[in-house]
Amino acid sequence: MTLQVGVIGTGMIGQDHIRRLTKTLSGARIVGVTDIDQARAAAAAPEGAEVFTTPTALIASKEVQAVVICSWGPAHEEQLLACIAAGKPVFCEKPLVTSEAAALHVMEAEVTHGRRLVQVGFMRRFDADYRRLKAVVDNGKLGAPLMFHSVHRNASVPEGLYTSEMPLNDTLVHDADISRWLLSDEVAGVEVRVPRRSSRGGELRDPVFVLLHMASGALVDVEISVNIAYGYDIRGEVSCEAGVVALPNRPAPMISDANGIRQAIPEDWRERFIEAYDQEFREWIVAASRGTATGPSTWDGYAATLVADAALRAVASGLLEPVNMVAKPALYGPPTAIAAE
Ligand code: NAD
Ligand code: ISE
Repeated sequence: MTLQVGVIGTGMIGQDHIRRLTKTLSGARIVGVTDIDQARAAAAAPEGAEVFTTPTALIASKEVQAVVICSWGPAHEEQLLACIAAGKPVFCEKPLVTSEAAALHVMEAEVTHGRRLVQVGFMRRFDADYRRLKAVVDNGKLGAPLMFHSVHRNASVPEGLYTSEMPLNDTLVHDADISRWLLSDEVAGVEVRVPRRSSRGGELRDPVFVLLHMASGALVDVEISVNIAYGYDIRGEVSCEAGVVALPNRPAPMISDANGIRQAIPEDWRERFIEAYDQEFREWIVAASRGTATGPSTWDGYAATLVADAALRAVASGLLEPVNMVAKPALYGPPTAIAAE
């Protein structure tokens, strides 16, 4: 069976996902696209795909069996609710939504529907290096995880479009999600410290240093730098009771030139996580073809949204801001197992 997919939002990542669904992966076919910029949608539409004037029309179309949402975060809530109302599996790029209330609306709708339909685009969970890291933490031979150091560096961000809130409510969500997943834990509180500002970002609050207090007592420090110039650099190291496990340096070509021998660094997230995005969509196609979803869920999107909210409060207050979650609905599995302190 070939899954007939409609894509909402044909900007940077929308175009990248259209490319992977049409040129790299099997099992899916793009039958429709839409964007508020109709010309952009038309340019991105693969041969034979219809260009819809609105997301509502695309979601309602009988031709569309499953939906990929790549629009801006504030538009996700309405589009997710429409997909759930239509009973269509939906892959939604991060962030799931941009407020706690919106996350709860989506969760209520999916729980009422009674089956998982939503998969959130936390692609790191599909990255082979992160999966190997988690396998070592989970097998317990190094003892309990105590600290996780997460480094998230972007070479640059779009000037004017990327605001001072975004390191905390757009970029941090990846580190929050991977911390919860790697440590099988929940975030209980968030602190933010703002070091000396990088002159490369103008007025942008960059970098930021975030401390996630996990429910088990483990601590996660996150460096977010979004104008680091030299490339897209993602690092992670878990300190356990009896050893340390870290992401490897990404295998990349060795370059020899007049400046010496060096290893290349990915330019951006598209290059660094290309295999992870491919795997994320392979698993999504299988699940969506069965009428459901897999991997990061609405619950995980909700958790990341609460962390972003707490981080924004923390940067204003200078205090440790708590994260208070509702009880986990059974649809999303048992309550998270948290290692004893
Ligand atoms: P973008 O600005 O390049 O593209 C977004 C597109 O969505 C634009 O073409 C815009 O016109 C369209 N759009 C916005 N609101 C719409 C609406 N209501 N209806 C229809 N079209 C709408 O942005 P992008 O970088 O492609 O990011 C899109 C989403 O993907 C964001 O949520 C972003 O956080 C996420 N993202 C995820 C990753 C990742 O690594 N997983 C990487 C980049 C972006
Ligand atoms: C972007 O939206 C992403 O999701 C990337 O993975 C992340 O590294 C970047 O900081 C975000 O702006």
